[in-house]
Amino acid sequence: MWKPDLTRDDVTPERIWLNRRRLIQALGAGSLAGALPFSAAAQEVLEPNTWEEITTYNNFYEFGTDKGDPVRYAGAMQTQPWTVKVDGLVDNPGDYDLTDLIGDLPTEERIYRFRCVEAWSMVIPWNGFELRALLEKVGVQDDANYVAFETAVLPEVMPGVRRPILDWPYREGLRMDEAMHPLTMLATGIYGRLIPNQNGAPMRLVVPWKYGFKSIKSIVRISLTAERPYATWEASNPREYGFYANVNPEVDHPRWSQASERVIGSGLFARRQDTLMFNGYADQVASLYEDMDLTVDF
Ligand SMILES: Nc1nc2c(c(=O)[nH]1)N[C@H]1C(S)=C(S)[C@@H](COP(=O)(O)O)O[C@H]1N2
Ligand SMILES: [Mo]
Repeated sequence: MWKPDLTRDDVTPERIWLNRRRLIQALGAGSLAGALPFSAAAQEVLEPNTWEEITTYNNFYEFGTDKGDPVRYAGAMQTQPWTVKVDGLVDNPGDYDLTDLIGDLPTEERIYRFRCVEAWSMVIPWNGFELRALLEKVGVQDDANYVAFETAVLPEVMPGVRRPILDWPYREGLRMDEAMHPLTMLATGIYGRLIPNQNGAPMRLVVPWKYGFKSIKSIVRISLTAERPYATWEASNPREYGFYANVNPEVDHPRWSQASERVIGSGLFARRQDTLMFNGYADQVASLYEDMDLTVDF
């Protein structure tokens, strides 16, 4: 259950958390896998990045473009109370208090690969729930084909939005089948703690098979639409950033290769690894794009 009032005392220390996970692995993925949902079974091999790495190397341009700007400035953002507008082709539109909107949705942990379009990657243990659960709660109407999201614009505390870095508010969108996919989640925590502001508190999207920029932070609006919605990075440079933004080692960014990625946390001699098709989630999501030319709809 999502609680807005978790404290540091509620937290599982990272080392205990990791040991517990290794124990589960040692017990044998084989015996457990059958009982677990597919995503949990697929998690077994991933070794998460540290809390420190995940929460100090961030992209959140509302607070500035430097990787250290979000942790430097985002602490000033007030995330309680938090209102989310739900509108468009939905049965129950409204301005919801976040706790009313998601307080009864059971949270779970998902350890996902996270691949930025800038060709770096991490592994992050998110806490949250499937986006699908929220959409079903508010009631998706038949003519809704897409879900659009918006981030807060708070000039008082966000140095970045006082400058035309991007066309604020930051906006993103998903096709309905992507939004309803069981891998797509809304995250409210990391390592069992409330998600820090620099990672998109109090609630951010996580779409693990897409480049990180699709995973929009600090959401204040969710709209159900018939037409494909505006997406900030696509609009800023459609030649470089597509609406789909599926991780694809075979389709390079015009200015750099997407075939491999720098592993954050691998130290001075930064390890690179091959980038996986759909970021390693091809078995679960490739069928969504069967009829598409991925070099055109990138
Ligand atoms: N509102 C908003 N959401 C955003 C961004 C941003 O600048 N503003 N950056 C995106 C990019 S490019 C990435 S890689 C991820 C980074 O998430 P993290 O800092 O939690 O790793 O957030 C995405 N969501
Ligand atoms: Mo990114």
